[in-house]
Amino acid sequence: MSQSQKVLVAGAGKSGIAAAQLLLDMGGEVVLYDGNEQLDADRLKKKFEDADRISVVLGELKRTDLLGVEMCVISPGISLETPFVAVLDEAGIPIWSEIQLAYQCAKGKLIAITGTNGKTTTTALTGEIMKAYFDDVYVVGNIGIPYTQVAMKTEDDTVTVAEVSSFQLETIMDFRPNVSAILNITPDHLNRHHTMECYTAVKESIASNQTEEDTCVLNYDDPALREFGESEERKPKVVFFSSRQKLKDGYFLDGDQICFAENGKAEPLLDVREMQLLGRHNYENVMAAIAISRAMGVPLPVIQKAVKAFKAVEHRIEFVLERSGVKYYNDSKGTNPDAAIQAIRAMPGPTLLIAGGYDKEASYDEWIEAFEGKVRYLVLIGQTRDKIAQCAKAHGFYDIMYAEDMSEAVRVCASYANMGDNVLLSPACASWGMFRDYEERGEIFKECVRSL
Ligand code: UMA
Repeated sequence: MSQSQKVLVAGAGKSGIAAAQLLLDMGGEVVLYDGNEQLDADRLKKKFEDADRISVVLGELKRTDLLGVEMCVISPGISLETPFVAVLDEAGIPIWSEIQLAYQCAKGKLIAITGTNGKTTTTALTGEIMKAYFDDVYVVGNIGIPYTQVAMKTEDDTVTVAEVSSFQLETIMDFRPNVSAILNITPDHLNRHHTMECYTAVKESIASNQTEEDTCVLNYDDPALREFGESEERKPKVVFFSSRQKLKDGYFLDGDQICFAENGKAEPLLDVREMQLLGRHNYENVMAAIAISRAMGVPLPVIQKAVKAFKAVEHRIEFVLERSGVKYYNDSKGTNPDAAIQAIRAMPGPTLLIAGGYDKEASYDEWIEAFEGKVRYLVLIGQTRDKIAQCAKAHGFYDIMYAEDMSEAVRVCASYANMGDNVLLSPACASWGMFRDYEERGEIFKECVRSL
């Protein structure tokens, strides 16, 4: 892209603001567009020093707003089915994802991690390992810091670790990580991607521009990913990990040991009892992080030390406090049924579960089956309350209560919990509609718990 282009930046959230700033820093002109007409255009403009090269459009985008616009950088939260996208397509204006723009401007090595679940933990852990070995490391992407925010600060010796969502991958062009990882693919975001085939294809596109010089780390236990890795057309070097079977080549779990095998010769690398992360899903995240780090040339002792020191990330089965013999856990990051199943499995005993939220058209059957007598009460909030309640009853689970907001949900749990019980917020749904994002939902839950 040229330095002086006029670019439409769609979405004025974290990604849009960072992308617009990057474009201005490059000498470009920006039309910042957001569908929410309630936003304050003047306040948005004040976020930028070069306000004379930025105009703000809120609400409906008209053809006249596109005069002179040569490309569009789109925020991940905006679906390609949003009406204004058709206008861009008609006008032949190319659409780039925010991470694609960052990639074009960034230097150094790039690690990109995707998957339905575990990507935040794996990204944070990989970031810690990289920081222990390399001098200049950034951890960006879906984890919370837009890649465009740091792209211009990167140098040739920088290592950038990016958590990448399916939304961010939809409009990449030549985005090419040196090391990529796909941790797992289970149903999520089907309201946006519609079918599992489309969702899987978007996730797999993380490796689409990789060459023989690059590495792609894949979960052997996921049939779609195994097939993807074994396909003849796959260009990057593939490294598999498995928590279910011993591999001839790759990383696997053998009892309590994480092992690495080459041509059938296996050696133990790490005892999971020495780690602070719990549960099989976390052992998978650790194996992926080890595979990525070794592909980046980090020596084993550095990796082992960083893994042992690493604690669970915030909002992911995070212990909050114990009150009157009841333990409270925040798993606000459990935004889909599969992630929420992992949280229930990790609970040490009887649990009062707070769930519900924005409807991503997920199926809740497997999640409710995973209650397996462990969930004493299900306290439901948000748009999906009725859908979840119906599904629970169909599976013979009737101990359901409704709450209007988080504060009521926490109070209900506190009054029904017995000593030794756990209260878990693990919604199996996105936060949108009631909260800004899962982080705000988790923070509010923790505040409500602390003020009990
Ligand atoms: N907007 C429109 N039209 C629409 C939809 C949204 O104009 O049709 C506007 C909204 O009015 C709002 C702005 O777009 O002003 C928000 O943009 P965004 O939703 O892309 O959010 P950002 O603040 O830019 O945050 C995004 C990611 N959000 C989403 O993908 C929904 C953040 O991931 C990410 O941390 C951040 O970029 C930095 O890279 C959050 C997330 O929920 C954590 N991710 C999903 C998940 O993990 O399941 C994918």
